[in-house]
Amino acid sequence: ICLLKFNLSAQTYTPSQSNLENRKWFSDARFGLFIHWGPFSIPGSGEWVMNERKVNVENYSRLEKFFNPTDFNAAQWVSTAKNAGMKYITLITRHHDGFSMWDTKYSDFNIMNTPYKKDIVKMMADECHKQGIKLYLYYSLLDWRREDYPHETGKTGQSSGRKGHGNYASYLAFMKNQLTELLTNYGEIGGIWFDGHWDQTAPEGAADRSSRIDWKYDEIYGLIHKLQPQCMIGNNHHLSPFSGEDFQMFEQDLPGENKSGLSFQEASAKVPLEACVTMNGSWGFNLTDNNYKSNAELIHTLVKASSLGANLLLNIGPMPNGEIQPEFLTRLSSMGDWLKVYGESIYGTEAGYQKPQDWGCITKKGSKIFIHVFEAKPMITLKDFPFKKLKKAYYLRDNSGVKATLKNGILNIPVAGNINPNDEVIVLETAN
Ligand code: JFZ
Repeated sequence: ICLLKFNLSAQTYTPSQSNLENRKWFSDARFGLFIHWGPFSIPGSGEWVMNERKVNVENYSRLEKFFNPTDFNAAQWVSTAKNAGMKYITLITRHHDGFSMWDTKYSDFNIMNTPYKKDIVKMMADECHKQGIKLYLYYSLLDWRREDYPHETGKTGQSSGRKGHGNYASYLAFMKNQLTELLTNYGEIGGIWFDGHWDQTAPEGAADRSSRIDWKYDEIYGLIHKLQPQCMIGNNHHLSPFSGEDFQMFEQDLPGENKSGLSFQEASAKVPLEACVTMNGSWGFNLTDNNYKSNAELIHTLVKASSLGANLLLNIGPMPNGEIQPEFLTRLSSMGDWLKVYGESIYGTEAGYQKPQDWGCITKKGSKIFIHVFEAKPMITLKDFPFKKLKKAYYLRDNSGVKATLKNGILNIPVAGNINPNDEVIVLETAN
C-alpha cells in the first residue's frame, strides 16, 4: 500500500515553462477585472436568480429571447479595465444557469440563439488581444440545466423538469468539448477559472470535504494543459490546490482572513494567489444592492492583497443592455488614478514581511520596501526590520524626504500632516 501511494503521488503535475512564465506574469499583474454577465443579468437579482426564485428550466429558457445587449462595446469594456490599471479580465463564459456566451456546437442555450446573435467571447478575446490585456475564462462545473450533471444545489423546486441522477461520463464529455472550443477558437487564453466543485462537497468548515463525484480533473486539466500549456487553471473549490492547478483563489476574502466564511483553506506557497471581491454585495447585476464599497476601501483591498502576495480580481456586473453602471465606472477610474501615481508599489511586488496592520501594510520589490499608510500617525514603529541599512526614505508621490530612522532593527517613520486618504506610500531604500 505504501508503495502504491508513493507511485501515485509521484505522478504529480509538472507545469510547462510557458505556464511558469504565465504564473510569474500573473503575479506581477496584481489587478484584474471579473465580469459576471449574461441573461441572468436581465431580472436584476444577481446570477443565482434561477435557483433563488426556483425558476424551472423551461421558464428560464425564455431569458434567451430577451438577451439583446445593444449597448455592449467590447473596446470600451477593455479600455475601462486598462484605465483602472488592470492587466487582465476574467469573463463568465458559462455560469451555473448553463448559458454559453459563445458560439458553441454543444448547447443550443447560447448567445447565437439570442436576438443579439454575436459571439461575446470572440468580441472580448479579439479586443483583449488588440489592447494587450490577458483574457481568463470563468467556466462553471455546476450546471442547473443539463440532465446529465448530477446536481445537488437546488435539487428541489428550481430543478423541476430534470430527471434522474445524471450521467457524469456524458457531462464530462460535454465539458471537454466546450473547453476545447474555448481553447481553440479564441487565441491565447490566460487561464480557466473553474467554479461549482463545492456543489458536491459538505459545507465550508465540515471535517470531510471530499467530493461526492469524481470530477476526473486529471482528464480536464490534462486537456487544457495540452491545448494551451501556458493556460493557468484555478478552481474555486475553497480547498488547497489540487494537482494540475496553477493558481489559488479566495472568494470575497484576502488569503488567511476568512471574513466571508468561504475560505478556510490556507494560502499555498507554491502557486499565485488571487482574491476575488465584489464592489457592492453582488456578482451579477442587482437592482436593489446599494451597498457600494468606497474608493478608499477598494484601494485598501488591492493594497492589502498585494501585501499578502495576492492579486485582486475586482468584479463588475454589467447591466443587461451591456452598459456598466456609473457606480462601478467611477470606482474603477479612481483606482486607475491612484495606480498611475502609486503603481510602482503594487505591480511586480511581493508580500511584505508583516501582515497588514491597523495603520496600513507593506509591499516589497527587491531592496525597496513600500510602506502603505491608510491613516496618518505621528509615528509608525516597525520591529524586526529585515534589512541592516536604511539608505533613503521618501514619499512615492513626489520624492519628498521622510525622516525615518533605523536603530537596532527598529524602524521609526513619522507620518504627519496631509496624506492621501486612499493610501499614501513611503518608499524605503534599504541594504544589507
Ligand atoms: C461562486 C458562484 O456561485 C457565484 O455565483 C460567483 O460566480 C462566485 C464568484 O463564485 O460563489 C460561490 C462559491 C461557493 C459557494 C457559494 C457561492 N459555496 O461554497 O456555498
